[in-house]
Amino acid sequence: MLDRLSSGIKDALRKLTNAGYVDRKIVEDLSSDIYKALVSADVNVKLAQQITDEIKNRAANEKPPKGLTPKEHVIKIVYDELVKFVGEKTDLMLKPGRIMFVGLFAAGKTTSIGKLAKFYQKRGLRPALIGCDVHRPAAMDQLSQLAEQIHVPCYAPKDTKDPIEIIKNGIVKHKKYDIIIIDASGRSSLDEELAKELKALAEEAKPDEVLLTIPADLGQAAGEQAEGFKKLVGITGVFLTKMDGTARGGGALTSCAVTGAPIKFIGIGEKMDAIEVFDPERFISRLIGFGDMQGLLEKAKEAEFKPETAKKIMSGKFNMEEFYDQLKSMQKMGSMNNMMNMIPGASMMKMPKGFDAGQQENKMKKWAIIIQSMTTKEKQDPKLINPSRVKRIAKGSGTSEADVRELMKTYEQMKKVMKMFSGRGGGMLGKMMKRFKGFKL
Ligand SMILES: Nc1nc2c(ncn2[C@@H]2O[C@H](COP(=O)(O)OP(=O)(O)OP(=O)(O)O)[C@@H](O)[C@H]2O)c(=O)[nH]1
Ligand SMILES: [Mg+2]
Repeated sequence: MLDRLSSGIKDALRKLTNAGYVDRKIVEDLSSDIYKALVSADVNVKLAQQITDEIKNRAANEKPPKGLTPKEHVIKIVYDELVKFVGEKTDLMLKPGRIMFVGLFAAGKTTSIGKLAKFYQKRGLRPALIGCDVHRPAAMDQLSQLAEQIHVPCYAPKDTKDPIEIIKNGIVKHKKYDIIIIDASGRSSLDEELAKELKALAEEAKPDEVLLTIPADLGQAAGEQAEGFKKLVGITGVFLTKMDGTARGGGALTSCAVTGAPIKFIGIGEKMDAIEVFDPERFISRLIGFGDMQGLLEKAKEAEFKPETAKKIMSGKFNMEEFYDQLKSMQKMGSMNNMMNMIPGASMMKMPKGFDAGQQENKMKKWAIIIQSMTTKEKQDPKLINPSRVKRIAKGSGTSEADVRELMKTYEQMKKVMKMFSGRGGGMLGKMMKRFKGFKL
């Protein structure tokens, strides 16, 4: 995916790391190499100029933060600026709801629906499909076959040409399912007629998400298309398909981001598991492939570490919100187990089972939704959460009671572990805290 862009940026960064020291000439060369790489990936020339000007500007005027060498600092600037231009991280719908797919002919709607259904299936939510593409003769069969392949129920009747009637019946038929995904008709262009049909369909379906499917090989034209759909029918995000087969993906990505159409997923192949959640930070890290990007970001992150929260956590006195914030920052800094391993003797202590913050991303997302479904009182005093509240929270967050109980258990275990730590005296804790400059017990 985006091989040329990736190797262009990697080469540019390699030149920087091989240089003896960072000076103006090195930064100029770096910027011009990155400019060329961006333009070769179809990024708009003005935008490419803007990105590289900003890199030059910041490299010339900013002092490296504590802990970063001047070279590492420039690499972080390149990373930051690229992240900024591929969009913001958006929330995915990870709770029951309806998703409608829109897009032009052959954009990849039906295929992406299959991928997304499988994506939800893997996350414990039960999807069901409704076919509303009444125009293309084989569309209903294609959707049904796909559904069969991934073992998902599908309502795609061939005896009616009325999408509104299909939606009404389909929603009733699938009412026991968590996520209903709707395949709407495509067209060769977004004309009035298509807009009218999609609007009526959306009015009936009341989708929580409207995902526009755009093939990445459109390049910069993807942005115009996103804009058009946004204006005429409204979209909540973009599913950018066929990123695997084009060098123009840079143009598609940046032009969507510029029009304010957040990319939520990317398609990277024809198979049902060729789907990625679009996370700008992870995407750019991989694209620029700097060996220790993660380590570098962690170092920068440590400078932002808040000792007050850490102190609270370490004393074992923390509420659900603080617990979650802490989990998030630990996840950013690397896994809890890794941190523990840096303290002599600490590895002997057992962390709560399955608690490797580095691998907890999906669980963390689920937990975030669960915590959001708690009342303020419950967050501040989780002891209030009795079985009937567990039931309510599970329902409200679209998770299971077992999920809620697991979160509660991890929270309690974490409290115990932390109390044990502080109980063992400042020795162990002190050593750990030394890693965070300026923190005094
Ligand atoms: N390489 C690659 N091919 C894809 C991807 N997504 C979809 N395709 C292919 O693109 C073609 C069109 O996909 P469909 O899912 O039928 O597109 P559609 O938007 O539903 O098309 P219509 O229903 O005709 O409007 C198929 O051959 C898919 O296999 C992707 O991420 N990568
Ligand atoms: Mg289709």
